[in-house]
Order: sequence, then C-alpha cells, then structure tokens
Amino acid sequence: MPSTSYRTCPLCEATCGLEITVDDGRVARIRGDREDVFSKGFICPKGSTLGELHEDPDRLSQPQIRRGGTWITATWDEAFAEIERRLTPIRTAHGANSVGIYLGNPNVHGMAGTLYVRPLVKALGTRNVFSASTVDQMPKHVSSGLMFGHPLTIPVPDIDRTDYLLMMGANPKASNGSLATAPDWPGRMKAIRERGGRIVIVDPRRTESADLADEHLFIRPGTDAAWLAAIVTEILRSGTAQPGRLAAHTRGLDELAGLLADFDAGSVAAMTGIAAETTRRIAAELAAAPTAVVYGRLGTHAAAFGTLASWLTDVANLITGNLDRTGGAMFAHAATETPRRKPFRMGRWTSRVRHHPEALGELPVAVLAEEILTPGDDRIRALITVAGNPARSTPDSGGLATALESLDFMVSIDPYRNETTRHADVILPPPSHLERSHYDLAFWQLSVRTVANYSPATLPITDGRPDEWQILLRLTAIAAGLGADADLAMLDEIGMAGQVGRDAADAESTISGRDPGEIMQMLSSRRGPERILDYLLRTGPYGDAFGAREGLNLSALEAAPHGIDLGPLEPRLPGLLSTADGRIDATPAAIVSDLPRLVARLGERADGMLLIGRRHVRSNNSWMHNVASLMKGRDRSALLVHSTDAARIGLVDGGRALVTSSAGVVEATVAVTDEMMPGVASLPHGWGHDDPQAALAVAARHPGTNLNALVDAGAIDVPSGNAVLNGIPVAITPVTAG
Ligand SMILES: Nc1nc2c(c(=O)[nH]1)N[C@H]1C(S)=C(S)[C@@H](COP(=O)(O)OP(=O)(O)OC[C@H]3O[C@@H](n4cnc5c(=O)[nH]c(N)nc54)[C@H](O)[C@@H]3O)O[C@H]1N2
Ligand SMILES: Nc1nc2c(c(=O)[nH]1)N[C@H]1C(S)=C(S)[C@@H](COP(=O)(O)OP(=O)(O)OC[C@H]3O[C@@H](n4cnc5c(=O)[nH]c(N)nc54)[C@H](O)[C@@H]3O)O[C@H]1N2
Ligand code: SF4
Ligand SMILES: [Mo]
Repeated sequence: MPSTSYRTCPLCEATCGLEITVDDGRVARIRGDREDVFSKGFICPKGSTLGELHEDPDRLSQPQIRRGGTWITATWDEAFAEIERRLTPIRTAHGANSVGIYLGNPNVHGMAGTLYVRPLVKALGTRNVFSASTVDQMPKHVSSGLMFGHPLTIPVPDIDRTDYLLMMGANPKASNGSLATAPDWPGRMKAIRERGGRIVIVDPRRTESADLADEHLFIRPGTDAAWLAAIVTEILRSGTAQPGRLAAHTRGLDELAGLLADFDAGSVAAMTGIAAETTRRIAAELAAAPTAVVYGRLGTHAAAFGTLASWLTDVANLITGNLDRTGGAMFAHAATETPRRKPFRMGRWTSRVRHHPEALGELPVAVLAEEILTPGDDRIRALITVAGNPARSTPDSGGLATALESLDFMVSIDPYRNETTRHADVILPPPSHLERSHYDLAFWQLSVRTVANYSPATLPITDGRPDEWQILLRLTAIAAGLGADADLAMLDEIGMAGQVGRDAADAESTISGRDPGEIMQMLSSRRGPERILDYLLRTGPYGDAFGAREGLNLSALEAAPHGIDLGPLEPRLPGLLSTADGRIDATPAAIVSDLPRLVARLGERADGMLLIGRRHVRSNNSWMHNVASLMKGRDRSALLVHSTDAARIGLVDGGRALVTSSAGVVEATVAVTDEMMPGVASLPHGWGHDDPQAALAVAARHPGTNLNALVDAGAIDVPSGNAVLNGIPVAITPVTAG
C-alpha cells in the first residue's frame, strides 16, 4: 500500500514542503505539498530528487577506510576504533590545535549539524575551526554582530509587504533565496509588482531574476560597497533621511555623512559603471517609497568589500526609516530562538600564519591550506570535515588538495567519496536525507514569515547504521577522551541535563526556578535531536514553557504535518538589540576602519576582465551533480562573456578558452551572451569533477570547470575574512574555435 508523508526539503534555504509517496519501501513520487503553510505547493527541480539521492548507487552506506591506495569497507566499530587509534596520538603529541575541522554547508540544513557539531568542536578544543561561512555570509554576521549585537540578528527583506525592493548580488530565481527564507521567491517577486511595487536589480549579469524586475543595472564586480556609500550620501545630502523612531536607539548617525564624504553619485560612477544620474534617481526612489528595502547577498558579500557593503545595506535601510518596519528590513522571530544577550565580540584569537582574527569562533577557510602546509609545531596535522567539499568550494583548490594529501590523518562525515573526502583516511557516511527527521533550525531564524514544521524520517534506517547525530556524538566521545565505545545515551543525557540545569538557574529563562528533574521527566519520552528540539520549542518565544502557558511543543508539530503558521514578522527593536549600550551602532569602528581601503580604489578605471560566479536552479553547490535527472539538458558550466569582449579577445560561442588568474589557470567552454556586463565573465562554482579518486559516476561524465582553482587564497574581505569569490581579475585567451 502506498503511503504519503510530508517533509520540509532540506536542500536549500527556501524550506519548501514536500509530499512524498512511498510504495513498498521505495519513493514513488515527490511533489510540492499544496497544504504546506509556507510554500503552498511550490517546489524546484531539486526538491523532487530526494528519492534519487537516496537510491544513488554511489552514496556510501558503510564506513570506508583508506589503506594505501585502496578503499576498504569497514564496520562502524572498526571505523571508530581506527579514528581513536590515529587521532588521539596526534592530539596528545601536538596539542588541541593540531586537529582542524571544516564544516560544510549541509550542516546548517540538518538537525545533526545544527545541534551536535558544537559539542564536537568544544570537545576538540581547537582554534582551527573553518566553515563554508567564510566563502559565503561571514560579512553579514560580522556587520550584524557589530551593529545589532548578535551575528544572527540579521535583517531580512519583508518581500511580502514591501513597495520597493533594491536587490544586489542575489539571484533568487536560481538560488531560491539566501539569508531571507521564503519558498517561491519568484512568485513573491511577481506579487510585489502586481500590487504596484517596484523591483530594481543590481548585478553584473542580467540574471533570471532580472527578468522579474522593473529595472536591471549592471555594476562592476566588487564595487557594491562604493555604490551603496554613494546612495547613503545622496540620501543624506538631499535631506530626505528619516530614521524615525530608531534614531533614539542609534549611535553614530551624525558621523555617517563625514565618514562617507568621499562617496557620491559622481565619484563612484567610473568605478561602478553606474551613471551619476541613475544613482541619484535610485537614492531618491528609495527615500520616497512608502516602504522599501535594500537586500544584498552573495555577489555583494563574497567580494572585496563584503563587510562594508553589508553594513551600508543596513545603513541605507536605517536612514530611510525602513529598518524594523513592515515592508522594510525586519528581524525574524523563530520558534526556537534563544535569548541574545552577550554583545558580539571577535578577534579573540588569530590564525597562526597570517594572524587573521577569528569571528564566530572560526578562522577564514582561505587560510586552511597554509595552516596545514606551513611548518611549525602547532600546524594542523589532522582534519575532520563534516558535510563539506572544500577541495571544490574554497579558494585555491589546487593548493588545498596538496595540503589535504599531506595530512597525517583525515576523517570525513559525508555520503560521497568526492574531491575532498577522497583525501580522507576514514569516511563515515550519514543516512540519506529521507532516513532522517528534520526541522529547519537555522533558516527559520532568517525567515520572512514565522513558521514551525517538523518532519519525521520518511524511511527507516536499516542495518543498524547510526544516525548522523550519533556519528557526531561518537566523534565527540573520542575527542573528549571517553573512547570509541563510550555510552552515547548517557552522553546525550548529560548534554540535555546540563542545558536544562543552566536555564533553570537563569533568571530570564522561561523555565527559571523550575525543578530541572521535573523538566527532564517531561522530556523523557524523547531522545537525541527530537528531545533538544522539543526543549527549544517549549522554552522558545511561542512555547508552552513546560505547562506554564499555552503554546508550542513538538507533539503539536507532529499533529500538524503541513506546519504551523505563526504569522508575519513584527517590529522587534530596540528589544532585540544586544550591543553593550543597547543601541544600534551605525558606525562600528571595526567596519569603518576598512573605508580607507575602499577610498583608495575610488577613481580606479575598469580595465581588464573580472570573473564572477553564478548558480543554476538544477545545481546545489558542488554536490548534486551525481543526480542524473538534474544533469539533463545543456551544459551549465560555460564561461559567459559579452559579445564585445568575445570579438576583442577572439572567443567564439562553443569554443574553448583559457582563463588565467593569480591563483591558477583553467579551460572552459565559451558561451557568448549579452546578459553579461562588458568586461565581466561568469563561471559557476562547484564543478571540476575530474578527480579520478572520486567515486561519482554521473558527475564524472559532466566534469565542468573548477572555478575555485582561480580564486586567490590571499584575497579576503578584511573585517570578516570572507574569501573574495567575485570580481577576480583574469586574462582570457582563446584555445579553439567553435
Ligand atoms: N567560487 C565560488 N565558490 C563558492 C561559492 C561561490 O558562489 N563561488 N559559493 C560558496 C557557498 S555560498 C557555499 S555555502 C560553499 C559550500 O561549500 P561546501 O559546504 O564545502 O560544499 P558543498 O558543495 O555544499 O558540499 C557539501 C558536502 O556535504 C555532503 N553532504 C550533503 N548532505 C549531507 C548531509 O546531510 N550530511 C553530511 N555529513 N554530508 C552531506 C556532500 O556530499 C558534499 O560533500 O561553497 C562556496 N564556494
Ligand atoms: N540552485 C541552487 N540554489 C542554491 C545554491 C546552489 O548552488 N544552487 N546554493 C545555496 C547557497 S549555499 C547560497 S549561499 C545561496 C546564494 O544565493 P544568492 O545570494 O542568490 O547567490 P547567486 O545565485 O550566486 O547570485 C549571486 C549574484 O551575484 C552576482 N554578482 C557577482 N558579483 C557581483 C558583484 O560584485 N556585485 C553584484 N551586485 N552582484 C554580483 C552574480 O551575477 C549572481 O547573479 O544559494 C543557495 N541556493
Ligand atoms: S527551492 Fe530549495 S527547498 Fe524548495 S524544493 Fe528546491 S531545493 Fe528544496
Ligand atoms: Mo552558501
């Protein structure tokens, strides 16, 4: 008998509801859940491939141990014993920092990664923590932390109610949105225009999303910060700034005009490629719109001045009165939100070789290779990767591959032997996504509407394989010196009891003063991630506070398979601010100190080609190219160039070209298209499936070009340490015609 169940798609930030029909233990059909409270049936081509991912013959189900050049399938006990045997002596001899850890993007898309990685990192006690955040959104964390007090106090565009959306460096038609969780971005964009609103997109490529906008402006890559500084200046000079009620809760507003004096519509025109009168008009439109929001994402953040751009985005929203108001840039209110009290701090330690400061307890992944390769007692000798493919997704992938191969020991938690995990000594595969339960702990903290939706596992885990949280917990036990056969149930119990005890003693907690034993008793029917989730829901802003009031708990979500809608966002300032003085810092010192670097670039004239990245709706970073149904159709990894550049350089559509940067050289197929800004070329990331040691049969037939071989590990956004992935100077030369 076929059975139907519902779950939230874990593949990207949009959190679409899926309706999954299982027949005889196999997925018969996946389609959008029309009754999902948030997505209402929307789905993209990736969402329906969870069954294919589950059945992918290349997906590992047993641990793999590498001995010399061969891979041996091992039992779980053997694999964990091997890890204990090889990791422990390295830490004993060389200290905690000799073990590094890299956390990839799927960690934030699952309960194991969001709940069980932190204890592992703590048990390792290493300062060498890296993640995909520093090839992504670290500028947003840093600017939000410094302005509002917490790295997750990130404003999201209220796209369902705004009158004016100015979107920079984002392509939600392909990506389905980022740091702004909303299923069906395209539909929500259409709705803005249908209700008489306006959308302006600023991007060096006329993207799929630009087709949904009223206006598209080309911008020279890497210059968003300068352009936003000019927008802010023009609004301030025109006397139309209206910060409104937040002025009383903001420090530094009066300093803005002076700090940004070098930037105006005229002074940034040459650098950005945007005419002065256009910049003045956009500034006037922003200031005049009943409600408006500036929203920037990857193209704006993963660039040379990402933190300045992220800060100026929020400054523009602040001075137009659009911060924290309906239709503007608002703060999410997740059902699992925990109190944000301690002011954000960064730079508590620095990387060993380049002395780059930490942020959020992490070092920039751009320094990972040098931290492995540079001799010294305290270099990284062993590495753990969890759900990451840094050998394709981070800078100077060639250098990183050399570094990975030189490690004394490497462990990867990953379902595939890919370009990264093939360097590991032990691969520990998690169950498939359908074999795990899910609740989107990370992205509903960045959602344009408040929802809560729990997904039980669709398929059972067979053959006694551990769940991903159990894999992480066993590594934690090894790191904590408790041994590979430690009692995991006991460890999990201790973790939960510790949390309950701390909160019960906390005057501001919703369980303040309660008996921890009574709380643990009320949680006793659950284990693992479900117990923590139930706890977070019940102690959260909508929770039942363990019987103290009416409210949410996990049982309520289990009874609501299409989710529970908790309503639109509401203003949250000043209450949410956690800066030391309880005010917004409009001019954080650690950010404005980077302005001189930008001023020095003013007046620079565009010359030479700059390379940027892009995404495609049928791709997901580097790891879904082994799904055959997504790989049909035209080659998606071409180098896009404008016809004037093609003619000048001698490139032809379908021909091959060499692309050379300071970091490396790659060959790519050329596609000539006037959707590119002249002087700018585009390659997608996540390709380069040409490593013979990887075991990805489908992907190997579509290798594509590895963009990150061209990204220079030396180029970072100074305040955040984020890699510069967009605006890479390159030389392009023809290899073959046609
Ligand atoms: N040049 C350039 N580089 C970029 C970008 C760009 O725009 N341009 N984008 C950057 C961005 S935004 C990001 S987020 C990073 C992503 O960088 P990474 O996170 O390093 O890379 P992914 O390609 O997402 O690889 C995810 C890995 O996790 C595995 N995996 C998938 N699901 C699970 C799971 O549930 N559990 C476990 N344990 N493993 C799983 C996959 O097999 C794969 O090995 O790439 C960045 N790199
Ligand atoms: N289909 C699909 N969806 C995804 C992913 C995926 O790989 N595939 N990855 C997921 C992840 S991890 C993330 S972080 C999000 C990212 O989601 P988005 O932030 O929407 O990222 P992109 O789609 O890469 O769009 C970035 C845009 O920035 C433009 N750009 C490049 N340089 C500049 C610049 O200097 N200035 C300006 N203004 N624009 C510039 C590019 O042309 C591109 O259109 O997507 C997520 N969703
Ligand atoms: S848009 Fe994202 S969440 Fe929605 S179905 Fe596609 S991959 Fe899944
Ligand atoms: Mo990302």
